[in-house]
This record gives sequence, structure tokens and C-alpha cells, in this order.
Amino acid sequence: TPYDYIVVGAGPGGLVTADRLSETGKKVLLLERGGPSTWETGGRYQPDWLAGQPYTKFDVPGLFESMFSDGNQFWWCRDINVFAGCLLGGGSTINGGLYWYPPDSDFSVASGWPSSWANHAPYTQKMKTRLPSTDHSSMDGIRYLPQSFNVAKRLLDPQGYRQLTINDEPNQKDHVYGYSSFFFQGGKRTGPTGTYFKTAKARPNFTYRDYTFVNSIIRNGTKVLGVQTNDTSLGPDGFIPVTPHGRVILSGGSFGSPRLLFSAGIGPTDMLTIAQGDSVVGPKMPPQAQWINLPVGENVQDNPSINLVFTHPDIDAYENWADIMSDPRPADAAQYISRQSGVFASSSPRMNFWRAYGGSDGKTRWMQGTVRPGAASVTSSNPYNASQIFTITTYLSTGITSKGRIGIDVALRPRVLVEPWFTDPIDKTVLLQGINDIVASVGNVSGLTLITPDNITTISSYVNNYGTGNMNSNHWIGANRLGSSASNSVVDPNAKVFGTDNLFVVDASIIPSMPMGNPQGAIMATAEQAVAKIIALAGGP
Ligand code: 6FA
Ligand code: ABL
Repeated sequence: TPYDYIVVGAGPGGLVTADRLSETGKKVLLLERGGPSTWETGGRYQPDWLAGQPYTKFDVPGLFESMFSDGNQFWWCRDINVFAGCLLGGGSTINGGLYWYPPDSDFSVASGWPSSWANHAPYTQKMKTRLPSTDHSSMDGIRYLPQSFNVAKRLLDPQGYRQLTINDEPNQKDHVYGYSSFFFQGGKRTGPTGTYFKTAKARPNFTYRDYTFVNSIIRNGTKVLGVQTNDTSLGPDGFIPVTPHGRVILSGGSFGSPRLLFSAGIGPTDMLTIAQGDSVVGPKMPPQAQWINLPVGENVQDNPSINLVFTHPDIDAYENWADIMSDPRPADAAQYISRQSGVFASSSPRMNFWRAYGGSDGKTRWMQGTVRPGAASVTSSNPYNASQIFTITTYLSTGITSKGRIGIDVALRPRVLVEPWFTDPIDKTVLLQGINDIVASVGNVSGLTLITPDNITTISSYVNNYGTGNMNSNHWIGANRLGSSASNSVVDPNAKVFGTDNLFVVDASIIPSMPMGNPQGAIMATAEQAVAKIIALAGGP
């Protein structure tokens, strides 16, 4: 059966979009390649200690750090060689849950948006109403494992930082810190899956199909006819058509959506030539005369991030989260089960901070910090107390100028073709300055020891030798940049792909430049605004 709207991908972008489209009463189909996640959506994957309880790994925020250590990591996209979630909720189901209401700069002309997007407040408000944030997600209101916050506070206070409730003042992003803020509710992950998806699912005009992989977007000239899936029960040969005025919306994420555009003959010629050579996708592509040359996969950014690891006698490193699946602290497990309170009601971050820096090119760049107990890795030539470790991850965010490229390999697997970190040396100089400022105050806090880098490694050699892959912060944006001109953008101000009548992209990839914080708040606010423009756009179903 034909649908008025087909949305491909159930991450934060796709869930907001599908829910708002379904509010209009039109026939909406949401397709997701992965399976269920939270208990409410039919997921059942849980550690033994939760047996008999209605919580999966994807419900319990405190299981977040086990995403990287669990033996059974079925939630990652198998064909993508960086972290990306392929299940209901996309990245929002497996991520740290940090959630920032976007500052005005996230949608400013200076950040690359058309001026028609600058008034984001009504859309941000819609998101806040549907999915409010919290900085104390334990049901008893207590903040657990507070030590790393308290130690980092002593590091930042002498540098002129002040504490605030970050999401109460989103525009304050210079010399500020606060408790980490999340999209958790009732001690559970919740996020867009527990809100937007839930309301969409309840509508009779909304259909959700999981474990359905979209191979190709089928296009004839300017018109998209439907999507080609791997599921023959959904239509003849797996093809699902749109209605005569129907529309297709790609929400496959920064890696998934470019691949889908290539399959429709949209993108740089080198990528389309690869797609053409594929035995499944190639035969369904439009003829070369209909290819649309747009900068799909270009203009890519991700925050460069560098970890600093410390020890302090006050810290409880929580066994570096190593036992949370198999052998949790019994009192903490019991507290979560009985009251959705305690350490398991939050993920690992405890504090976030921001500071603005001027660069030698006259541009302002913002540094973000995330503080958490434990560490992903320690490199030290000195002995240290592993039960007292904590990490400050330093990110460079809004203002970065470095760019990279996303594409596909010959097997059509999404790949980073050009790494986006520190291609502009000024980005590196600024982050190095920010790290030096943090480290300069270590001596002010008694008992605080920097262990990575250790005391025989200079900060500059640490930064200079930091493996580029380790700088990945999983915040990919820009591959299908939204803008006013097809010369440097992929989608127009209505999120419609240039040169097409009815193909749209709504996910992280349309954001033109790096938002201020971890991006899912900016992505959902982008989706709220994009879907409103799509619904208002003439010529639709
Ligand atoms: N962002 C935050 O704001 N806060 C965080 O704490 C945070 N942490 C992490 C994190 O810890 C990790 C490990 C990762 C990987 C990311 C983190 N992020 C965080 C980033 C955030 O999760 C992403 O920016 C955000 O999820 C991107 O949202 P999008 O809607 O743009 O894209 P997704 O990748 O989430 O979803 C795409 C969906 O489409 C997936 O479910 C995928 O399975 C599906 N899909 C793709 N191609 C498809 C196809 N061909 N057919 C069917 N389905 C497809
Ligand atoms: C994010 O936005 C990042 O994308 C994640 O990398 C980050 O989590 C979360 N938020 C929470 O701050 C980190 C984990 O804490 C590390 O243990 C892990 O090694 C790292 O992600 C992998 O990228």
C-alpha cells in the first residue's frame, strides 16, 4: 500500500518527524533497520540482575558505560566502523543521554543557517514541552556519585567559572559549569523513544516496521516514487510506493542518509559511480543523465575531543563501571529496582562546562568539558590508584572550522573518507590552550593528580600525538547541509533535497555547523522546525 509519508530511520530526527507528521492524520510509515530497544517497545535484552523486571539495558541509564564493554554489542550498526546505533531510537537509545536545550547560536546565520531558521524558540519550546530535561534523574532527587563534580568545581572556580542550571540559561556558555542534564524520566532513559515514538505509535494512521533495511530510494526525474526495502511482505519485491503527492523523508543519520541519497543518484559523481557498480543498488538507480550533483557527504564536522584523566582521593571511580552488568553493587541494584533511584538512574557524566576562546583568525570557538568518574583508558608511566580515577573530556564545539567527508566504500558501507578533526591548525591551537588552562590549576586542588598525560609528557606532545580516531566524539553533522544554494548545500530551507519535488532529509546531517553541546537537543529542535516547514509546504499529500 502507498503511504503519504515514508520516514526512513528511527533516531532522534526520524522519531520527531514521524510523530509530527502522524499528527496531521496522513498515512505515515516509519522504517527502521534495527529492532526494539526499551521494554515498552518490546526489547528484552537485560542483565541477569534485572531478570523479572520491566527494564532493558536501554532503559537503565546507569548501564550506559557497558555499551562499550558488553560482550553482545548487537546495537551498533555492523556496517559502519564508527559508533552508530542501529535499533529503535538510533543513537538516542545507546548514548550518554546528555541533553542540551539549544542556545540561539545553534540556529544563527553565523552558524550557517538561513535567516528563516533563526527564530528557533517556538520549535525548541515544542521539544521542551514534549521532552523536558533533568539534571537530577534519580527518582529521589539525590545526585549520586557527586565526587567528580566537587573536585572539578575546585579546579574551575579559581579560573572564574560560575555554576548555573545549564538548561535554564542556554545562551550562557562562557565560563560556566553545571550538573549534567539528561533526557531521562522516571529514572529511565525515555528520550524520544519514550515520548515522540509513543504518541506516534498510538495513532491508527501511523505504521512502524522494524528490521526493515531500505536499500534504495527510487527516483524518476525530480520525483521520488518510493523506497526499495529488503522486506517482500511490505510490497511487491519489497518496494513501497508513496501516494501521488506523497513524500519520502530520510532520517538515517549522518552515515545512513548519504548512502540513501547515493542510491537515488544524488551526490558527487565518484560516490554515484560506486553505487552504480553495486549489484543490488546499481540497477535501481536513475540513469546517469538524471544524476543530481550535490555536495552529499562534504562539509562534515565532529567535535575534536581529548581526554584528561586524573586521580583524587575523594573519587569513587565505581570500579570504572566494569561490573555494572555482571556484578553490580548489591545496594545500588536493589535501590534501582525498588525505586528507580540511585547510581543506576543516571549515566556516567556528572558535570559539563563551557568557555569561549578567541582564535588567531579572529573567530570565537567554544570549549566544552564533560566530567565523569572512571576512564576509557589510562596511559601513565607512574603508579596510580585505579579506584580514584576520573576523566575530563575536552571538546571543541561551536566555531570549529575543520571539515571532513563521509562517503561509502565499494561494499556501500558508510565510511569516513576524510577525517574532520584539526584539519585547521587553529582548532588545535585553541583546544590546546583550553587544556593548558585546565591543567594550570591542578596544583590549586590538593590531592589532585593528572595521570594521563603523565608527568613526563608535555601537554602539547600529548595533543600532537593524540590518535585521530580517539578524537571522534560521535557528533557527526553537516553531510547533507541545509542552506539556500545547491552549490554548497544538499537540502533547501524546507529540508527538501535540491532538484527533487518530494525528497527530504531530517536528521543530524542537515545541521550546517557544530552545535554548542552534545547534539541531540539541537537535532530534535531542528526536526521540530523542519517538519513544521514540510507540513506547511505546498504540493504535499
Ligand atoms: N548526543 C547527545 O546529545 N548526548 C549524548 O550523550 C550522546 N552520546 C553519544 C554516545 O555516547 C555515543 C556512543 C554515540 C554513538 C552518539 C552519542 N551522541 C550523543 C550523538 C547522538 O546520539 C547522535 O547525534 C544522534 O543520535 C543522531 O541522530 P539522527 O537522528 O541523526 O541519527 P541516528 O544515527 O541516531 O539514527 C538513524 C537511524 O536510522 C538508526 O536507528 C538507523 O538504524 C536507521 N537507519 C539508517 N539507515 C537506514 C536504512 N537504510 N534503512 C532503515 N533504517 C536505517
Ligand atoms: C557523548 O556525547 C559522546 O558522544 C560519548 O562519546 C560520551 O560517552 C557520552 N556523550 C557521555 O559523555 C563516552 C563514554 O563515557 C566513554 O566511556 C567512551 O569511551 C566514549 O564515549 C566512546 O566514544
